[in-house]
Amino acid sequence: RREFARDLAGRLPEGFVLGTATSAFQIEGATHEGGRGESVWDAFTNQRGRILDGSTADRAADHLHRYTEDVELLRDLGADAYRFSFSWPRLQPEGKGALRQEGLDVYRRLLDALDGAGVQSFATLFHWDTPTALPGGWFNRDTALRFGDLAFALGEEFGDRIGHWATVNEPATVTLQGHALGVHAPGATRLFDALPAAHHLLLGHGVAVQALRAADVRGGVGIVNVHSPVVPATADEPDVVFAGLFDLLHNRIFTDPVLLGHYPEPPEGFAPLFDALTEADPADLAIIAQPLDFFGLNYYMPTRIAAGSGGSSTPDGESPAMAKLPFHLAPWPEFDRTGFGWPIAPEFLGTALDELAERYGSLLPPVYITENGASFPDLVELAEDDGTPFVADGRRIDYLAEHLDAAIRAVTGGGAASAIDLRGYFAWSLLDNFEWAAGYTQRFGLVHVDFDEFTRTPKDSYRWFRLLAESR
Ligand code: GBH
Repeated sequence: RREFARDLAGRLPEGFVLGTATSAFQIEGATHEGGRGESVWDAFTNQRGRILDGSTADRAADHLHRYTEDVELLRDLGADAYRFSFSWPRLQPEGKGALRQEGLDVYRRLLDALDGAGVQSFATLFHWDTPTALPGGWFNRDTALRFGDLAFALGEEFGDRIGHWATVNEPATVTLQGHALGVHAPGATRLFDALPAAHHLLLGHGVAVQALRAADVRGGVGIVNVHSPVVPATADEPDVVFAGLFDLLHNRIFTDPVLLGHYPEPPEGFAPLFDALTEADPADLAIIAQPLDFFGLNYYMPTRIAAGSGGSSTPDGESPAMAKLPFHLAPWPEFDRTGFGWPIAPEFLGTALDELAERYGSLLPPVYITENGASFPDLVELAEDDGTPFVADGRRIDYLAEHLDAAIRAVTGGGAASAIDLRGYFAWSLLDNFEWAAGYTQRFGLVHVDFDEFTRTPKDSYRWFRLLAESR
């Protein structure tokens, strides 16, 4: 593994950014401090039966009180960059109006600490914590406009000191898990009737890009989309048709409008389901398609789709609504799996890059892999000789190494992805954290967090990542 880190480091493009990513709701805690308002995720975690272990994110990783320690961990890691998100309800408890000073101070202090540690900032404006004060949330078009106001105010405040700005994190997951399947907040199960939320999230992205440009921010501006290559379970026509439909739903309806300026053509026979998108105002599409400085790609796994309803499981949790769909997510027995049960398929990160290059060609801006990582049931052990705590997460090292390797091979290997200007890679995540519907049952961190004492223990993967960074 050490040798592989050195070899991989030697193959990274000049100036390639290595970093880690987190999000506000998943790590901050302190949900009742500083006048913070309520987000849809606070409300959701307070409902019985929504979160696997019955937990909330009230303390999460207690990052708000321990950010100096966490930035020290980034410094010692040798990370070039840190991707974090702003908590919207901490800045605007009512989802509108002037930004609260106590909220701004949280991020000013974080940025000061990052500057002091020589770590570049990649800020995400929205990583799922919509204020509940906004009526209708993302079903309401007005939320997109309110989000634009937030973006402008943050652009004015921090425009001279943030390296890269991402608008929305994974509009696909918010739409599908949050509004169609009910696995994530706000817990709506509208299936195809969730698509207006997709349009409003994308409009919010576009309005936010315009706002950041109007605020004249110095840093680059982009979006973060999750992309999962979709494979039919068999070559039979129904499986192929539904795989195409799922590729549209999960990938293309979120990236086509941003980079091509129009929604994709629905597959034959499914057109009415997509009316909310295909009949959208062309003026909205012009806003959604603002030119970007970068495209953030989150990659975790491919998706295998089979025709026919097939139970209620989704990768992120159980959904009774899922069972109502005429297709299902098929198991993939030939791959090893993470602690979450997700298939480990690094070659499909290469496929994701190829698909982006093929579909968007020269319209694809420089790409950062803004998230990639795996959960395993990591345990802290004590060294026999001196009792030093350690976490032997060799499987995470292999996951990260094989995925970064697959990405580098894809962009240097002469295939479609060779046209991509790949600028960096962020491991998800710096810390073990609140993993949405799975609560604290899935650990993605390079650093172990004890959720009673909040002690941080760097895992073996942290040391491996440091070796990678310093071997360049
Ligand atoms: C990311 O979500 C998040 O950005 C991050 O906050 C999170 O902690 C991390 O990954 C780990 O989960 O096939 O329709 O059922 C990406 C995780 C998992 C999102 C699979 C889409 C499948 C949707 N993805 N999920 S579906």
